[in-house]
Amino acid sequence: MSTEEKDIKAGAEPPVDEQVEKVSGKYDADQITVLKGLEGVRRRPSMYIGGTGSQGLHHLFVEVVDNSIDESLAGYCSEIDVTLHNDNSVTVEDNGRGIPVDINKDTGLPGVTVAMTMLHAGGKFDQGGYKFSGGLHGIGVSAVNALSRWLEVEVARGGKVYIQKFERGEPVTGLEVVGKSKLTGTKVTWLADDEIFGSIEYHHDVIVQRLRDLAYLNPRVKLAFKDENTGEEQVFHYKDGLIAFVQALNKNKDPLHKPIYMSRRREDTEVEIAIQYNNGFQESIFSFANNIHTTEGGTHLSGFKTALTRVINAYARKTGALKDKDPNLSGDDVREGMAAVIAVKVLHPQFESQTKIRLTNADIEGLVNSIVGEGLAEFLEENPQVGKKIVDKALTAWRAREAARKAADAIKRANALENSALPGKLADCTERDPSKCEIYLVEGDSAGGSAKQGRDRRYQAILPLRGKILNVEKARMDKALDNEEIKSLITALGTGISKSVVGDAADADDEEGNGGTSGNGRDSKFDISKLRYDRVIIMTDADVDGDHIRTLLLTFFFRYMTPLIEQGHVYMAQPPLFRIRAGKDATWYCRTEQEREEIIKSLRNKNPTVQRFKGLGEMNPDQLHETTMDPTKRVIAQVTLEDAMEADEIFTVLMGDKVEPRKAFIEAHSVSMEDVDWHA
Ligand code: 0RA
Repeated sequence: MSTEEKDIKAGAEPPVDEQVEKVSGKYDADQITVLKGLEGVRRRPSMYIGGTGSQGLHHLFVEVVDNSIDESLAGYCSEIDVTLHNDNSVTVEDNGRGIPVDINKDTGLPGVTVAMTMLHAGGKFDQGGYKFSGGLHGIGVSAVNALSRWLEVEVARGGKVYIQKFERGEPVTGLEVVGKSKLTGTKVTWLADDEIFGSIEYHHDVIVQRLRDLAYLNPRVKLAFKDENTGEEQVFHYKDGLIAFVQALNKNKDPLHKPIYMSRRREDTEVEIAIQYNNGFQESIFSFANNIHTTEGGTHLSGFKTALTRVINAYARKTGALKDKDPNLSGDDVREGMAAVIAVKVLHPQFESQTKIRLTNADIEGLVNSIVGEGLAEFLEENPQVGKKIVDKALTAWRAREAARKAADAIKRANALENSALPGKLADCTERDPSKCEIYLVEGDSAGGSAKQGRDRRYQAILPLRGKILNVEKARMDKALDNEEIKSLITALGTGISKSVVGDAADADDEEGNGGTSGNGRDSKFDISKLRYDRVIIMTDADVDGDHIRTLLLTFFFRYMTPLIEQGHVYMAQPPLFRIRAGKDATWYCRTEQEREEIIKSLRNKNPTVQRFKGLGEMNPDQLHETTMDPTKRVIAQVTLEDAMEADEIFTVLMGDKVEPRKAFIEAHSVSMEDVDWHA
């Protein structure tokens, strides 16, 4: 076949009979017919690799690595090395058995040649191989060959080293013996064809992510990555597999127990699961099917979730944590603070969509549900301490959601009854255009009084929050939602609340099976368009109590009004710590000790007097106005999502029952916050 005929630009795929033709090569093959499917691959690459963009390019890499992974699944390969070369070619080398080199009966060609030139040739040999093989499309390495400007395969097997070279899928040499080796393995190097892909640009992250996933999923294999462009080298090898995976997911969290692990197989389906709860609130589940990251979940994930909800409810009832009259825990409740990885191997996986991958095999849902159900129930029976922790965690989540729902409903009801059921303590502003308004959340009634007098009532509203109440409770968030102060706050802002849930594999299926929305807070909704003030300014004392309240408020905003922070509506006032006076009319306010020292130094002969404000309440209304509330003079700090996330993290420590971590936190924190004098 001439080069011209190979340069396919467009057009329909030739009919099947045309795809069969004689191959006459340099290598004794006159009598051989070979399916010329590779032409079809070049004509319609998208049918085989999903597209000719970046994703398709990376798919070639995935396909080749998956072949080596299959060899390791069969039990013969422990190491896979990937190298990205300067010329944009890629090498994948493994220490498996090596692709067979003996002559294949049907074709009269060496196994390697067949594997590289015939579509779906892999299956012809792999009786001894692994039955769950095949990547997302199962296209085989021949498709990679077809879409490569050149490809070189090297096999070490039976004491010899063989090489064969190809260009755009066509052999340009026979399979040649080039040396000897006691080792075995396969090494494939290819340069993707720029006629197909336009530009050849690999993304480090995509490659590394894939190798890392494969390393977690295949604990026996060590995967190494080398980028010759940057000199970077990384090795991925996780002997603990999925257990290491969930531990990594919980890396910056406080786990509640050792990871739960189970691996079971039934009817040609394998299910492997690791679960570890942490004391946080996010749900983070990664699901895989035949080593493919199913970013959109699917039947395996649904089966898992249904089983989890059912088993934890059954266990909670059996142990008396849930009484007969209590409603079931919802899926959201039992997954709060859960990190989990579920990996299934199924015989004939069906996937939906190229980019957002979802497993669709219908029978897998019930199978996983049943397998996980049994395994998890057994585990809880045998590990009651872990069982109790999980149930307690879910009950806390349930209470929080219940409280959120009640609070939101109460507010909705109040609003419905009386259009402006604003809290009595709120000193509202007169302006009605929210974009011009701001609200100060002020710690304490006395500071609240000063703020009311010191404000510009046209556009500044004041809501005093009694710090003691919030603080003494060492409140959990669900308690805080029950708190009158927080209810006032929600009403004053006007937005309502909703619980934010962050998860990886969001699965839209209703997997609960309990029908109701009871207790999941879904019926309440945060609505930013109802926000009554453009700026929400937290004004607390610069002491430990003030910090508690600020942490609680930020945590509350983070969890129940996330967009308020995301969209930059939340600020922190920066009241001064010192007032310096020299003579009658000369006054300075400063926020740090350093500032104070500098001013005093400059006033050496003027006998300055220094006043330290122990709290906002010590400032008179004029001072408060001038230093902290007057938009032309004040300093306010916009709260970022990171600030709020940090508050959320320390909330548990700060408000929790344990004294030691709280102390440690406050001490550690006092150093980093130079604005605040904690030792006052
Ligand atoms: C077919 C049969 C055998 C191994 C392989 C294919 C094989 C393919 C690839 C692709 C990349 N690395 C690979 N390693 C092995 C087993 C033949 C035997 O029985 O020894």
